[in-house]
Amino acid sequence: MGIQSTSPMIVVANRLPFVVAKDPKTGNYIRKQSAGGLVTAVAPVVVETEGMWVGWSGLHIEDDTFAIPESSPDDNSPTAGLKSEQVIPVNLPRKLFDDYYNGCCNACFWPLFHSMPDRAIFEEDKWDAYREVNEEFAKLVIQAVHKSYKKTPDRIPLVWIHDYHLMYAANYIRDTCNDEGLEVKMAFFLHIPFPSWDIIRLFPWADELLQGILGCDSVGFHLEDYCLNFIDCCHRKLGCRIDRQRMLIEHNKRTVSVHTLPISIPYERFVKMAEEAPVVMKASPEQLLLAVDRLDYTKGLVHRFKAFERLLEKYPEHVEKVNLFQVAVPSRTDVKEYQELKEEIDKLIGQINGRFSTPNWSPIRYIYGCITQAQLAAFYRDASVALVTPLRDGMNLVAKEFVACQTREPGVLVLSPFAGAGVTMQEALMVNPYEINHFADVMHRALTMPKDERELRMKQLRRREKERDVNFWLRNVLKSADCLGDESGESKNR
Ligand code: GDG
Repeated sequence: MGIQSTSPMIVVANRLPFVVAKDPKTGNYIRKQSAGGLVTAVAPVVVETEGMWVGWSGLHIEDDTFAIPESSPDDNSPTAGLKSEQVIPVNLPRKLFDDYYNGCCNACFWPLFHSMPDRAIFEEDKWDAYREVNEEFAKLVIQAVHKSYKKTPDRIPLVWIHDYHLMYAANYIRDTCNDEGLEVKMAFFLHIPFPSWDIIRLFPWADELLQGILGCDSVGFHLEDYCLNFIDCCHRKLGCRIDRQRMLIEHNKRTVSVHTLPISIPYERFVKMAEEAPVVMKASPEQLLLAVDRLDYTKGLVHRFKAFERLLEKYPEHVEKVNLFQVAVPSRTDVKEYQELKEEIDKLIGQINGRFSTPNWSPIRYIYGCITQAQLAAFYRDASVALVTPLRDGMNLVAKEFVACQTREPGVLVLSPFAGAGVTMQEALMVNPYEINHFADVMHRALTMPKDERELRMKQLRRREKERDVNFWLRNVLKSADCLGDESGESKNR
């Protein structure tokens, strides 16, 4: 029995759960799967509740006209059960989308919410585009709500809005539904940190932003700290009455509840992948330090490489014995800052490899690109140490995937306290990535940790992630939105 929701679930996210692309052979549009944990967990609930998914398809109005293709007969992905009528694509003009996505989401909200305000660009026309696009999403959500009532008239739909791309959409949805006499439940979940009032107040249109989120009935964040920051902002910026203890906010005569909902991974799926994956590392005496990130300045790659260089200087016994293997997935490649970061990293790796390489060995192995999930699972399984050391990160799923895949010789997780994961995964070796010298010491400690200590730490880390997997998260999300069904199979509404 899967997770039961009493409400048809209408997911609203920047992206659809798959990309629509042209098959180069046939010229027909096909679905290209995305293997993320969120899609794996959420798509089955959308299928089961006959819900819908509203999001961007990957194409623009100028590209072509297309209809969402049905899944192919051999599709066994979690989205295979989603019929085309359940997928609602948002198609926008290229320029408008670019101003919203690159101009506002990536150039302003991303750095700001990661407490890096110096990198944030505040431009009114980008904020205008953001609001316009959020309203376009909202209009399609209203259509989805109508459709949902047509199909199941006795069930109140749950509109579940995701992430910093869509913080402004809720009020428009709420007002229109009120005008049209449609009852809906509305929830919002933020995947990145919610910063303190001191940071949020830098955004010139912060009031409207907070009011946007408050259009929902329940609001979720990964950590209690993020919840408290949000509550504090609503109090100080908007003058809302708040109850910190019960995490409630009063706004426009409504009460909005705020919830700590730390996201997780499909644990058992990663265990299975690790058990089945062939060995990808050649047998050698080398120990592997593994790092896997999108190439993003929040992930702390530069600090990590500098600390690794310090390790080789300070502890020369690791020369020819260890490898740092970095997988950096290209991200936001059309943004200048990301191009510059890539250049900086290329240069730094070149310097370190040039300085320490010997005829038979290079210290850093680096892939700028993606590897398959099976390869990833094998690296997670066989690495001695995983370095998850972002400067700031909402949660970080790599830390969780690594421990799930540790099915053989136990390795060591080195974790930054500035990742959301650092709050619960306390058996990791914690390191402040800004403190380069100490970071090198922690790497050394991880590489030389006795087996019984590694075993003990990893056992506890694995036990926790197994218990609190992505389904645990999803149940809590539904509970917080007052939509969790009876898991014996009954589902009631109204
Ligand atoms: C945002 C928040 C929050 C990476 N390389 C490859 C690959 N990956 C997959 C990993 C993991 C995912 O990408 C990255 O997830 P993270 O959580 O680490 O980071 P963000 O992308 O920044 O996600 C974050 C998350 O939302 C969820 O709420 O935890 O804090 O920033 O799943 O496995 N997958 C494959 N090949 C790769 O090379 N197949």
